[in-house]
Amino acid sequence: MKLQLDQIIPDKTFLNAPFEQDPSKVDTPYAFIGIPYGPPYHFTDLTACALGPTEVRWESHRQNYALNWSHYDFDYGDALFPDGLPTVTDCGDLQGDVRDPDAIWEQGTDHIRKLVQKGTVPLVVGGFDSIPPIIAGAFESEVINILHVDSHLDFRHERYGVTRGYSSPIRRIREFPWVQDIVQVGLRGAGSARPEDVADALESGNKLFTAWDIHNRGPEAILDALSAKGRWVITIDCDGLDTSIAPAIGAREPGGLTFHEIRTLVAGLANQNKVAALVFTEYQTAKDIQAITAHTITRLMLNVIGAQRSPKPEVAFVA
Ligand SMILES: [Mn+2]
Repeated sequence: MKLQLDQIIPDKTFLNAPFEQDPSKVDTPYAFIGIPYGPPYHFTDLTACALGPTEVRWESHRQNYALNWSHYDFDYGDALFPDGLPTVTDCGDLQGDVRDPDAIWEQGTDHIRKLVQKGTVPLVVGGFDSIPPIIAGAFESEVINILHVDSHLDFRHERYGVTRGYSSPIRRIREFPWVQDIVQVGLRGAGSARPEDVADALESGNKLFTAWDIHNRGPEAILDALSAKGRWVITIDCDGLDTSIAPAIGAREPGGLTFHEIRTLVAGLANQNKVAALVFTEYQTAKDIQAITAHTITRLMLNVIGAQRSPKPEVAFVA
């Protein structure tokens, strides 16, 4: 028997935006959506990040962004919603079936595809880092590029016999023929990658920048490397960021991207109307400190919404 879940309406929506669970009815340029888990290795993978979207919604209220739609924001030099009309819809959280957790892959892609087909830019909060292919998989009709921010490579073919787990998302994305450039930023320390995985990533054309590259060369130099035609799916594993702005993670490594560095990359693409989706993964709410991680996620989403008023012009269609 298929599990039937009632629609769960968030008690507070992101930025106090209107709620619409059916993605085919969304008519705003942006949609906030929670994907609470991806294909798991272990049952706790279903729950560790599940409250992330809720916490980001709450942070948008605690910081009064949800109230002050008309206040000037110095990050993008304008009000969030200058004419008083929200450009974001809150689509709630995807209701997966915990008795069939791998099914969230197809369910999630179907859901995101409906937003993409309407020209809406998904703003996603995960979920462990197995969710990025769920979003990238919804762009079949468009040439897209991937900016992956992470301390880890995530390019293993499989782990524990699972090929769609959180050590493999960039490998799975590389298999999508509509994906062009993949730029991986923030790499440092040691994770699940072996030397042959790094060789495979480079051979497949991925451009790799360590965290030390970005600290030494500056974020503008990395932004210059994001010059490919077409839009970008930006997917940020919170452990790619510095612990001072994203403490709520499982695999901590010193030396991640500062807020200035990540904002330069995200706002830089948004200013060119080149953000196709913005995705955050690995935000484990129980490990947050005074909602610092939720605040970082909220601010980066605001930097896209505020800078990128009209997301459609830069779309490059698959020939
Ligand atoms: Mn990671």
